[in-house]
Amino acid sequence: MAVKEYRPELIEKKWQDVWDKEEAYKTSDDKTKPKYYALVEFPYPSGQGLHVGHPRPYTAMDIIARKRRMEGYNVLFPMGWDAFGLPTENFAIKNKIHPKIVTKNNVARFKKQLKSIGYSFDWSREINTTDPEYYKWTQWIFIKLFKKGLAYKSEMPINWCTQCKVGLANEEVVNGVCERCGGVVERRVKSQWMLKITDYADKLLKDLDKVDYIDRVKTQQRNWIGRSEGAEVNFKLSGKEEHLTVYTTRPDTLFGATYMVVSPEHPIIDKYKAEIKNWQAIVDYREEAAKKSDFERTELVKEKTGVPIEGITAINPVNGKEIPVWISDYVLMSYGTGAIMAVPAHDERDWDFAKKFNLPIIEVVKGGNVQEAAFTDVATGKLVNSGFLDGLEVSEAKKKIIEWLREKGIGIKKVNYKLRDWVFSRQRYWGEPIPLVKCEKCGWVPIPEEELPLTLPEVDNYMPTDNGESPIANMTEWVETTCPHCGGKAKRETDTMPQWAGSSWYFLRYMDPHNKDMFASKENIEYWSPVDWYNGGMEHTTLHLLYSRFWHKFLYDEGYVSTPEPYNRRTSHGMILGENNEKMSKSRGNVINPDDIVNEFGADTLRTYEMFIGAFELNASWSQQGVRGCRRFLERVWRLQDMVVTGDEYSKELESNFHKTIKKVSQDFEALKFNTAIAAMMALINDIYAAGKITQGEIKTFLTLLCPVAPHIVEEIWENLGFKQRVYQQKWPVWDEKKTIDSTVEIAVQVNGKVKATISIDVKEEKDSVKQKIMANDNVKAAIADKNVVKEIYVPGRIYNIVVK
Ligand code: ANZ
Ligand code: ZN
Repeated sequence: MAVKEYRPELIEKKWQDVWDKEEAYKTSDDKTKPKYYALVEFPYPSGQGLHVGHPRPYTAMDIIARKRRMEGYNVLFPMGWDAFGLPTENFAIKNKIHPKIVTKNNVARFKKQLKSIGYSFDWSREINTTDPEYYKWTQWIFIKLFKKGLAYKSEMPINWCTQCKVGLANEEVVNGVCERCGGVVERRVKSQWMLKITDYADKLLKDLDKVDYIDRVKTQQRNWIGRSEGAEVNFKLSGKEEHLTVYTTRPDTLFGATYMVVSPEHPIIDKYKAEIKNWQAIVDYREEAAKKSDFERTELVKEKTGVPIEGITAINPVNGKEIPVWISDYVLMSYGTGAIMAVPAHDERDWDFAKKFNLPIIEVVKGGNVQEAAFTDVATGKLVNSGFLDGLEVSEAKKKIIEWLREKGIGIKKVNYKLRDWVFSRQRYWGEPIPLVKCEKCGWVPIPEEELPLTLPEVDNYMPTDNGESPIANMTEWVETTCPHCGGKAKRETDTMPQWAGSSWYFLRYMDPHNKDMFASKENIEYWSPVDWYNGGMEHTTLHLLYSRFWHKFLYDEGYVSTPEPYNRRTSHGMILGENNEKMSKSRGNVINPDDIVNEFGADTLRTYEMFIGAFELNASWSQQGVRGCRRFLERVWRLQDMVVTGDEYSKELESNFHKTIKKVSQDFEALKFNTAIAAMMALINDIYAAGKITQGEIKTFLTLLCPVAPHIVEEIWENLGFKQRVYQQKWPVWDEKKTIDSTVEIAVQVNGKVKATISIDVKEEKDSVKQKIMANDNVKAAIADKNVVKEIYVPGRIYNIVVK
């Protein structure tokens, strides 16, 4: 019987419907089974639809989810929509369509696309961050944070995008411009809600030791938190009672501090305005600095700028020397104390500055000088020119000077973090309303929990107002309310939450998505926590991953969740680039639409190709040639139907190959080596074709192994062959280790250290028999002819050494 052609368009939809009908991937709440929670980052449903970058991580985790089900786990593999955000709002403004409708349309499109690829998501657990039943709990968590003192309002110099008219988080400013629109970013002062993530800096850092994240994710989190150890030191201002406090990681270099620098925003400047002789120069410099972002001030400019504060000097506390005080924008007000002691011999920035302005340079660590070719930033060497510290190693000198400063009451040991509090409000419409009111008497008061969700009011216009307030600010009826505390007049907060709010806890909602009384029940949280494996993009390492760990840790401290960490394992995938190795974008004309691939080649080909494209963690360029190759592989799988012979056993010829392939595929999937797992299945198919036939038992194993990658084609073949049940209901195949070991091996034969031949022997072959074979080999014979064999060493199964004279 010859099978018909492989026609994915005829079978893929059919199987998707069967799975829906049979609820093949529905997660049960049967808590007696071992659980497995596999998570992918839920998408922002943009107007562009799915990108070929999306199916890469989704297919990878779909493979893991499907394998886990076959291994007997109760699997939670959910999907939802992170749907608040600027692009939707901007689209709504431009086209005068309510963002709710825009979101609905985009979600429908995304869902249809995802369904067409055959993912095994449990769609009954779908969530949407813009659904009031969902954001009720986002608001509820915010109130808990507020009550704990972890949410506060503060006048903040914010990054203001002049084009989007919105405050941006530091992370959203890339190379000094708005990450979204490329617009010019200015600094403006604005009253903003802030979340005190810095209170959790230490826990967020330490607990990285508890989780299984790939190294580059851990490293990025550590760098972002940026813990450093050093000291705060007070420098007295000459002739005043006032001190200027600096933060330094190198208190050992105090004797080399030849001047000080304060940030242009430092309060000391205004305080001594009357005594400053060059006031106009200071004012001019400050104005210039205000135009630059932190990034421009510290990273971009190599050329240092600055102005001395004339009329003010400080005293170096270790040697009583009078030193000048400058202002320069390379010192940021937002880090440490906003003031530094400059040690030009040992700090590159100070060095550049001192050279430019001709300030004194004193070496205090032998061999640790900035000018030396060997200068590496790693502080080692012995102290010189440093009085009582002379001769000490850097680490000893640090201890000694900190002790000395402490005794004199002029300094203390200090730990600092780069991590900043999280700007948690924006003056836009399409976000969760912040559930607080401002009472004239009581100040900020949360609305009662029973009143949640506080839903977004309907407005006619979503444009931010010209003074930068949210469009909701014009809705007098909504804004004016009464204080839940005293009943007096109060106004609602009109800022909304930032994009990152809804995604900071969404993985918890999947555990119990329809719960009306709580964000998830205690039992479900206990059963499903933590997420066993979370895969997502590197671009989310510093923001989403850190924010969601913070919220989870807070909920843990409050007793609402059962584990200190939300995710046990975190991995990350590379990007998919265009055929020309460049990032896919409309303007470059290299965008591949996943729908086109599904329509032309089938979902199974798209899935196989996305996994075969290259090492999962690396970027990979799209290749239409490669897509066709994967399609051909599936066609060869399809034609196996013509080669089936009866028998449940493995055949003699193929038995070892099957065991080896099961082992390789099983292990490679777990190690995210999908490309080599697929290559192993391709190699096995070559062996099957060479054998010319495949037993029923063999094809069952083959289809089961391939099922996580190409789930539609395997079900169709299975059904065609009249096998019982479905492939998705099968147990994951096991291998027999003994049968993965080859029965023959190649060994090298060396004569006086040179390889003369390789011969094939049985693994269990005795030495005598091996020797006979070797001595019969022509090359070996020639190499030892006319010589005396003085020694023979056999390393069984590996090498046979002959020494001749
Ligand atoms: C003297 C010194 C000597 C320094 C030396 C370094 C090397 P991390 O490790 O990033 O914490 N610094 C302190 N506050 C600053 C601010 N607000 N803006 C810019 N720079 C600031 O860096 C701490 C070091 O950065 C501090 O230690 C200080 O320079 C500088 F051989 O003090 B150091
Ligand atoms: Zn009140």
